[in-house]
Amino acid sequence: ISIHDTRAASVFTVDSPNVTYSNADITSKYTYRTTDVSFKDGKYSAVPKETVYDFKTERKVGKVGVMLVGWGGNNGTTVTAGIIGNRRKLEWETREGPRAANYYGSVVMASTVKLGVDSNNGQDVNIPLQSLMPMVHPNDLVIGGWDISGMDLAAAMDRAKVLEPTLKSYVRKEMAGMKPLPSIYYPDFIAANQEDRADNTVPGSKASMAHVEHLRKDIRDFKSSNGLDKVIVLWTANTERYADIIPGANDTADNLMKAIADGHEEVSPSTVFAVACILEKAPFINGSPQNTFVPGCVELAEKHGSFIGGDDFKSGQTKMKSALVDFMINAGIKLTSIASYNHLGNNDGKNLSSQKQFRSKEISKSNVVDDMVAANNVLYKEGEHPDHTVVIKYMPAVGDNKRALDEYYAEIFMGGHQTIFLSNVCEDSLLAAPLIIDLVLVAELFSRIQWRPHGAPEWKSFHSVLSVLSYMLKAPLTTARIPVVNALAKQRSALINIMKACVGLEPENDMTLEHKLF
Ligand code: NAI
Ligand code: DG6
Repeated sequence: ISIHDTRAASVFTVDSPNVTYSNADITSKYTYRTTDVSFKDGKYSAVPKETVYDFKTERKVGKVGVMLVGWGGNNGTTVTAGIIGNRRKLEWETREGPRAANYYGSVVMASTVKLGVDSNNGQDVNIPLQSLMPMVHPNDLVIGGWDISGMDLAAAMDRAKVLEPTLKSYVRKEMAGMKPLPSIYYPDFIAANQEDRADNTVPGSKASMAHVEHLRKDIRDFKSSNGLDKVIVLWTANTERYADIIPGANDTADNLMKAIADGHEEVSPSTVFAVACILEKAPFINGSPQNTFVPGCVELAEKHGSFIGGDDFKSGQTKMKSALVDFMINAGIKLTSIASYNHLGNNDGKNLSSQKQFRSKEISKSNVVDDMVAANNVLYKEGEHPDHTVVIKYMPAVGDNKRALDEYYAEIFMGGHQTIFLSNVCEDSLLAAPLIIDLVLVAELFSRIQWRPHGAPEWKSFHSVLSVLSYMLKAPLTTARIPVVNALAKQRSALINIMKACVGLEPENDMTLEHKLF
């Protein structure tokens, strides 16, 4: 099966009494096996537990739109040009020879998953992840969005300095016809050095219900003018400073709505976008690190049963970190410090050269090893943690080609040390664009899945906080009932195994007993 041929195609069926296919849905009965642990008489007691669920996935994907907040930025223009390039199967010349459009870097579009073992030869059968469940193909997405900079997407693509000139010449005409909608701009939330971009703004410099209604209307208009079944909104605009959590202002859903109506200065543009999307039932994903999802915003999403996900795309340096640290700690190597330095020269770097915006990024980049450390009580005492420093510097000359340098320092056998140096050129927007696609595809899929305890009368949706998006995000949004998982391999397993459960397949357990017991 070629990855380029599969367009939401069904390349397999599951032949099992636990799975039924109708024209409308795929329904599975799935036994979830876990272990209940309690502590008594000085030791643990572990009891295997089975919970039976039904999953129902709507097969019709429909026409899907994506609205990007910050559409005219580096990520926004790169993902748009990338989708146009793929849609038109473009090929272009570079100094290294011809290149063709692809979706490399997208876990959905460019990775495979083991379906099972070939009954004839015992070999693994792998299929594109994209064909595991009915999913929208990125080529079919209708793209739009907002930006405080009114530049058309062709000019904005030039400003970004990411793509090759020949490729840009092929998509220029189509992108010149794309113009971001005016957006809301509260100058205090992003760096002062961004002010000269802000020539495309909705009147008003603090939160208001008029802004919420304005954005809701934009979403409705985009939906109706393009004949869409659903719209997903994704924040890829500048990193904002953190909003202070103020009792009475943003701590509950009601207080947040009142704070917006009163024009409270601590309500950020990204929270206003989130509120508009929640009320409009459009899934909203935050690709930046700030605390858009203040407690009142999460409560509002839960109240309305709307989907939210975040925070901060996990593209280069942090993705390496969440894989490498997982390996080290699970190998029994005691990581004692991480020094993470990077410099970059794009507009994101310029915005992050301001202390308050840097602080948002520092927080999201720093917490990514906590769960792995906490899980290993052999290496780390309670409360013990490796030192972790994050530095970001703005260096205009390197543009979007961010340089990331990391030192991992660890204690090994009998007081020895292992030091790993990592030098990583993270072509920022080219790594982030496929993550935007994955976030949209997975969020859209999960908006079509329902579940219930086996045989119960009522079907429910997944919880409003879509933690299944964590693989693509640096600081997965959670609630009190959702533990944070940062380890990359676990995040991928969760996503794939839940998808497998929805079509009645067992999780991949890697035991391969068929190759060991004969
Ligand atoms: P960028 O600075 O090129 O683009 C951001 C765009 O947002 C700009 O065009 C700006 O005019 C616009 N904008 C600012 N405030 C806005 C508002 N209130 N409404 C609408 N538009 C607004 O930045 P880039 O490189 O595209 O990154 C976007 C975000 O994604 C940043 O927060 C960055 O930290 C985050 N991110 C980027 C990653 C990457 O690898 N490129 C990875 C992780 C996160
Ligand atoms: C410098 O760290 C700028 C940031 O916006 C990053 O480029 C972005 O967050 C990606 O970070 P990472 O750690 O996933 O490479």
